Amino acid sequence: MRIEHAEVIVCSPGRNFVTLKLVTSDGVVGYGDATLNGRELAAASYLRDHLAPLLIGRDAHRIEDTWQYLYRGAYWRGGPVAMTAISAVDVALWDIKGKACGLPVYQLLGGACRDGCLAYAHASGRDVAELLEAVAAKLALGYRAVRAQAGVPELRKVYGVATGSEAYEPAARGARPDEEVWDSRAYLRHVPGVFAALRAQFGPEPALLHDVHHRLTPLQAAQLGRALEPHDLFWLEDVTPAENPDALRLVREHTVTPLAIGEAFNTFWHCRTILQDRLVDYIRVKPSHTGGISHVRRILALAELSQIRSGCHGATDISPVGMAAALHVGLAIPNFGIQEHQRHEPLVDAVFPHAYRFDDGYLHPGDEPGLGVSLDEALAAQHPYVAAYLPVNRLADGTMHDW
Ligand code: KDG
Ligand code: MG
Repeated sequence: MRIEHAEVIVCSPGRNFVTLKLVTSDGVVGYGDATLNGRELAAASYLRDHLAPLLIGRDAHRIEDTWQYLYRGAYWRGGPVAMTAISAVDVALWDIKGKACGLPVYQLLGGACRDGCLAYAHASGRDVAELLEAVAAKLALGYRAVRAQAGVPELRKVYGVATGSEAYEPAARGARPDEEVWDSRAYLRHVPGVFAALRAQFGPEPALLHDVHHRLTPLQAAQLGRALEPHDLFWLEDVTPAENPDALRLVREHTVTPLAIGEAFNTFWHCRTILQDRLVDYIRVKPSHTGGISHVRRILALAELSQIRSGCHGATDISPVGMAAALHVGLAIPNFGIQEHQRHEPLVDAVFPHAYRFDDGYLHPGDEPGLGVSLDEALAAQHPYVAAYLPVNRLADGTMHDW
């Protein structure tokens, strides 16, 4: 079964997605997600101009060899653009293998280790009252775990907090990134009270998560982790800049609040120190940016040795193809932790009809052969690419600040 056709489809049904479509000599179609938020066209070009021509004529069943060829065979390794593109190839090949075998991908990965994947929803509010309402709404939908983000009184806008009735979307459409003003001290003063209010309202049972978006120094992160201990967080995410695992060491020494990191990682090499030294409790690598199903499952197998569990990134910039891939992995690994589920808008679900489903707090990838996701190309074509960027942060004096 040879790969005969490789095509990159860029569409924007409300937000941008890059999808790789592979077609084999037997007519089997496989999809991979190559969406790199705010850098979509770079990943599309890497795929279209550099990887797609290498795929034509290759045996579609040789997933591992293709991965090795594209990663180990390349002089320029790693980085988000290349790894997003390789991820899409790998995921599309697993989709093809599943369809060729008549089995859902999770069966090829060893079969289900659980009945469903615990999911967490997003809730945000410009103030505590609005956040309490948003969390209540997510619990009413059946979620047992909710990520809670709140506005900070001294700050005009806070990333991750919806600004009105519209759901929060990580990237805003426009030719340049929005600029936001950040103040870590104001944020640190406010957050513990927010979680005290959440626990007072909802009691001890719901799992509560919080995302810091890489903005604190190690000492500030340690202070926040300690201040949140009485409120029993499921995890505190991305407390310090992602590229320096050593920063987490100091945080770890001072707090027992569970930590998560990894949504911006793209290879095992970003994870090595963290896994070896057990610097977090949850690792957020996912098939879409971290080398596909093949590479992510290796990272998660190593994580298991350190009692670290998975917490795959699942914001809206992970397309339904990427979400399905994460769910097949999540269902099949022993050390699954939780799956992020920032729901897509109905138009996105219409462009990518899918078999995965949410029920009573859990996601299940479904039992269709392959990933169980397709692409309505005619509908996708009605929604062409629109430039969009994640925002940047500056301090009040204009200094650029970390993500
Ligand atoms: O593209 C980046 C977003 O997906 C990210 O900023 C959202 O932090 C995020 C999360 O945890 O979902
Ligand atoms: Mg995050």
